[in-house]
Amino acid sequence: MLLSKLFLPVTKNLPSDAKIKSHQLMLRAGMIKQSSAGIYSWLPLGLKIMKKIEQIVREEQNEIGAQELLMPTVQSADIWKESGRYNDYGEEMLRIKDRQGREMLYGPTNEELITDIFRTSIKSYKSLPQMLYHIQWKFRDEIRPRFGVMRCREFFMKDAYSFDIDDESAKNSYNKMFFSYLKTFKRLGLEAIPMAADTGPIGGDLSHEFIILAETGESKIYTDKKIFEIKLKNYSLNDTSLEKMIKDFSSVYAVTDDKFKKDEFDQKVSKENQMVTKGIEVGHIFYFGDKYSKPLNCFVDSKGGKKTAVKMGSYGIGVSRLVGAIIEAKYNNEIMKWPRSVSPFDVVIIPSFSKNNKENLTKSMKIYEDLKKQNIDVLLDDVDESMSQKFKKHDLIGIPYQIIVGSKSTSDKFEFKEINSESSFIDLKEIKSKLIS
Ligand code: 5CA
Repeated sequence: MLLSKLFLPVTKNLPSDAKIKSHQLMLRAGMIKQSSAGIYSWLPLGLKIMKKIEQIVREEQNEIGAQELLMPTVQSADIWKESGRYNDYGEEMLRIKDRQGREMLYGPTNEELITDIFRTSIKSYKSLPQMLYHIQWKFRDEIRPRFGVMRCREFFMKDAYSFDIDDESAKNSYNKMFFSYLKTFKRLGLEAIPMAADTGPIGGDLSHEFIILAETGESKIYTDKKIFEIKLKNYSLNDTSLEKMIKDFSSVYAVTDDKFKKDEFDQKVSKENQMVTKGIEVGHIFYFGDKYSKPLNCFVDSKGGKKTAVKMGSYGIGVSRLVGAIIEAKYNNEIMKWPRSVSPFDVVIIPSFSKNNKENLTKSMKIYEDLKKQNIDVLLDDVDESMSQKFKKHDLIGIPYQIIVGSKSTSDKFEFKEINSESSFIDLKEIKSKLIS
């Protein structure tokens, strides 16, 4: 892609409510545009990054056997009345009437809808376990939408739902999802800490939030530093290993605000190991047994023929929130660097040229074509600006690798730089191997 053709409305004008880095940066880099409070349009650069995150989330869900479907954003109020949550959900739910006067709503989450799909299709324990997920827009009429994409009213979420015949099998589904979340966040270049959490309006008695440490986070967390010693690589996707993983995590004190008790913290964690800090909740998983299946009449025949309420869990990842969370975790000294897995482009070529001397631009065009042939997603900065302006812009956009074609490059060696570190002069073959590795 040529930078001159990219719709990238970079701006210096920031609204006064853009208080945290990710919000400021996403507006400055032309990734999003606010359309009303807590509702954003995703512009090409922002959308490209979010789509990459979405794809990683999808691949990791598929990896544990979850199947993708797509449910609508607008739901009928009827099933919410059946589950008893229609009144309980309160003002966060956006309620709408259609032209026939029927009560509808914009889905804040999908436990009811998925249970309805399930109860009409699955009748026997033989079809269990099942895991279904979708990646869809949600709407919650948050009282105070803020921090850009972090706390929006409309946001993009992956929500998965598991269906099992008994508690034991359901816990296994929960454990698989737990493992999958750690893997997903790792691929996104993040270290997420699982924390025992409150279940809020979703309900149930077992729940974990996955938190990225960040000063600007809204969640207060209390943990034993030992949690950082538990490494994902020591576990695998088999039942015994997953049980051990949950046991290891559960044996270390790590809770969010709602679960915090000072006496317990002091008793279980030595003073030097106590860590009290803030974080961003990027995922949240729940096990709630038959909380929805019972009122919604979602029963299957068990082995002995007895009708049994299906045991369910639900599992969310804030896909749009993750774009902001990655920025909060990676932004450093006015420079952004996207993890390679979600970067909007693999590399940017930055030639130094002027109206009268376009030699470096021509050279860059050749490199550009060559890299494209190798399926490397490359951006060429063909805009006639000073090099310092260009560098500022690319520090903002955060593509992790730069090829700088300027006075220091020779006919076959170019300046290659990983953003935020020293550059080296190497030939195209070596550049390609670094980008493909
Ligand atoms: N049904 C369950 C799990 S599927 C559920 O809705 N869980 S949740 O309420 O915790 O939301 C899941 C994830 O969505 C959160 O961990 C968070 O990352 C993201 N999220 C929740 N509310 C917002 C919001 N207002 N703005 C942006 N992301 C949000």
